[in-house]
Amino acid sequence: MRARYSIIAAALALPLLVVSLAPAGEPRSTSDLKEAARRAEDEARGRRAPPPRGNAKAFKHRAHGLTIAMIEVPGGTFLMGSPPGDDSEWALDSSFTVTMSGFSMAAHGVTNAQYAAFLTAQGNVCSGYRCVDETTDSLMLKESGGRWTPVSGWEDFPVAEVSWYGANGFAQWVGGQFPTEAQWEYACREGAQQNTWSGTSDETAVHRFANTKGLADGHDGLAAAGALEPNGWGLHDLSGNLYEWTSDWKADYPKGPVTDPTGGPPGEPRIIRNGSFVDSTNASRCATRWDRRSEETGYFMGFRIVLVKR
Ligand SMILES: [Ca+2]
Ligand SMILES: [Ca+2]
Repeated sequence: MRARYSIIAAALALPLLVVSLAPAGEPRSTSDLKEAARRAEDEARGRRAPPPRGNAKAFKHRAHGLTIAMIEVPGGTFLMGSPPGDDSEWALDSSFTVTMSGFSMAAHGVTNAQYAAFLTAQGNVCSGYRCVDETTDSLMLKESGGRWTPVSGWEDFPVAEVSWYGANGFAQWVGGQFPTEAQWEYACREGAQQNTWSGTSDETAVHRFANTKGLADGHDGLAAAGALEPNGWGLHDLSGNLYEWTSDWKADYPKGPVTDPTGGPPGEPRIIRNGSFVDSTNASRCATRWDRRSEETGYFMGFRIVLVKR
């Protein structure tokens, strides 16, 4: 199993490497940026998220003048991973029963505006590493005299080009933490509902919930945080838009039932979850699993926070 997993991991790494070398395909000119901002505002105005279903509850978490939309999700039991016989491109051919305690997860990824406040407060060094890659055009944040601001029009887009250390720094600053890999997949699947993608198991409906490669979802590049429909628990953008860091070190999946798993023993790399705006719908399934070293960054990688206790 371990040998097979390594082969799969190597196969997964190659397309990501190609992706990381390719141009971002995001709007770059001033007029494109203004158009993107207009679209984001229209989307925000037109958005009427339904209340979360079941026992999920929406609330606001406030810290350092920031307001973070959160969803409290109930505990429960679900099947994690890909069942044997799954012949899709990224299948891991391993699934197991997981029992989860309840937790609260941010409704969408941390935005450029929120992350700029963090960088202004403490600078671009997180645990001795850079929090964000300030050398790339894909970072929609600018620094002047120690003050960080989003590029105009990008305030409400999720922050990308952030390392695990940078994501962890923000999470701790606001009194939160990362999702574990199991929390992430549990939230994506809506627990026992076992959705294949966040919000649906119907491939023809994925474009309503996930910004993946292509225009079927209405977005060519990155979408503003929360621009697409939320899943039934009120969580946006789990499938697609940006990959998301988790707290877990990479390890083979357990063979039997587990409760609140937290990943492997310390050792790089970390697990990141799901597809992005340059990935296929297949790669954006709730089961899809990738990894990156903690200091790495990319224009397709962001994060969201969880709170274990309200
Ligand atoms: Ca798209
Ligand atoms: Ca995502």
